[in-house]
Amino acid sequence: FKVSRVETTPYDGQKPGTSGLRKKVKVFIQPHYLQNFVQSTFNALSAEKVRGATLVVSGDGRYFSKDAIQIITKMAAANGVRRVWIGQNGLLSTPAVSAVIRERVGVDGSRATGAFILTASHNPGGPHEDFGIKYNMENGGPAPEGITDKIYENTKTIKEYLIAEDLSDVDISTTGVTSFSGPEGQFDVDVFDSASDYVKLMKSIFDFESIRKLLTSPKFTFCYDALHGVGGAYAKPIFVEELGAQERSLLNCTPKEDFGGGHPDPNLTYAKELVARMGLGKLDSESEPPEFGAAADGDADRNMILGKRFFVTPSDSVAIIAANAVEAIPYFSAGLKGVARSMPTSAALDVVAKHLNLKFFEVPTGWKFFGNLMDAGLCSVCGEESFGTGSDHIREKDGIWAVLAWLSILAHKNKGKLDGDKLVSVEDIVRQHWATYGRHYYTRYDYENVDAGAAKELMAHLVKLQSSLSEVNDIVKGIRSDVAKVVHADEFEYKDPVDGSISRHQGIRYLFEDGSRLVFRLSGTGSEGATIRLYIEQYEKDPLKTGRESQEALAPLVEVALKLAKLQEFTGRSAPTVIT
Ligand code: VG1
Ligand code: CO
Repeated sequence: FKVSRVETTPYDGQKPGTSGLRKKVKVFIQPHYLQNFVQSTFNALSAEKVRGATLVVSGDGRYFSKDAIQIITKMAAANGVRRVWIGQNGLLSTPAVSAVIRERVGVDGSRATGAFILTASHNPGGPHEDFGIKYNMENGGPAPEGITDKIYENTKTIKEYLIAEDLSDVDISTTGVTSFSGPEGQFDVDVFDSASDYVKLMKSIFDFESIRKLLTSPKFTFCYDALHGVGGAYAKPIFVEELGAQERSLLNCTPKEDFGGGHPDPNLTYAKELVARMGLGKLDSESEPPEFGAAADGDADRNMILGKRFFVTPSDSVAIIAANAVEAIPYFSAGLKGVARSMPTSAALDVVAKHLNLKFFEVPTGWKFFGNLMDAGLCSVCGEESFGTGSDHIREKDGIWAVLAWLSILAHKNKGKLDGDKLVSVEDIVRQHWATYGRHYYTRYDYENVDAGAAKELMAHLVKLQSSLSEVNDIVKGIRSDVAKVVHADEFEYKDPVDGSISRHQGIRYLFEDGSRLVFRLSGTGSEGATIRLYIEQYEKDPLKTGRESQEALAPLVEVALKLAKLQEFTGRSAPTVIT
């Protein structure tokens, strides 16, 4: 093949957000749009990460992925990359990409140093919906801010990109290596099985035999909903073939370019079918719900965990996994190095860390902040309130890992009881946890696609209020006399304990005397307008009071939050788009 230099001009707004660049497909398919971003990424990397390097290119299979893979492959060849690795049909979940970077060895002994992941995660897909791209580093984790800032700077000045226009399209539906010869020598495209490296890693972490006993027990029933995302490519090999679950326990496990027209976000609003099956919906099915249910997002890094007629909040989920990991999961049998959560995630994990005397870290939203801690051996288990849970086995959150962690805990708690009358249920485990550690009532209100200017004004108003706590407390008392006093208010700022880098403006916090918190953030993953996220949390230690309905328990704080922020005044919205 030959190398062509193509002239181009910058596009505005190619700034990577919380997790890469996400835009409508119609934006991505503009001439040179994707190419500008990819070349800007190559130019932001050090030379040895490009020339002669091995790169993974794959994603959640959403609309435009197949075209994007061919374009990126041709650009990689022209930029002197030695090998491109592609999951069969272009499919690799985000956690599988991370595993492939860290674990896979090519037929010629090669190892990957980075990846382009093609996904907009939980955002809908299809010609009128979202596409996305992000770059991951040699540790398997998302590029840190130092790199994403550089990529963005490059997109503002780009003048040309390199591409091997005459390189023939590679058939990504069949596994195998195709070799090409270019001006600098050989270039290989290696199409490989999407699941095998990941399955192997999962088998090295969990006790598959004990999970198999649980899943094949006539007492236990199971359901997994991939919402037509890439999780489906892993669900069958793991849950059915390895662990003996019945095939009919898999819902929506065929990956689709448009996720079947749905919103591939595993929460109580969007995972409607699963929610109904689990007995938590408005239109519940007549049959007895399964004991355990879970869902994933488009790129399968998120998870929602459900018991029979029972929802586990993600903040509780990570705390419960941390509390039980050493006994229930072989990978952690030597103990946890530490635990971490994102700032808006509830403090349930903090309480576990204190009880178990574990190192604890609070980082800004987004998985990239956990990576440094893990690389430095400071953190084993971490999680976010946004249905993200994971560990240092890779450098991304991992939806299927979280399901396997829960199944391991269930298998452990039910050891010797699988023939008894009653299994220890998901709900039993959560209620027992609350009895031991107290309960963090928690909810998140999302206001999606609000006017960007109005959202900014609202945030500015909240920051301004923070300059006088006594004024804040006067306002709060005027709204509800039954909530505690605000004792601290700030914008969250994080200093990375490993590299000393500082991230500012990571969310507006109001902290109350009784441990309650209100947090306000603007989303960094949307593709249109602004999304305001409001996180509300209240701690209850009294075991007699941990059984309340959470929206009812949190009602006073919610009222304070909405009025303090003048939410309706600024946005015109009287209700959130999604409550989780
Ligand atoms: C959201 C979540 C955040 C998560 C991010 C990426 O970001 O709040 O916790 O890490 O999505 O998840 P934001 O900026 O919109 O709040 V995923 O599954 O979209 O890669
Ligand atoms: Co995701």
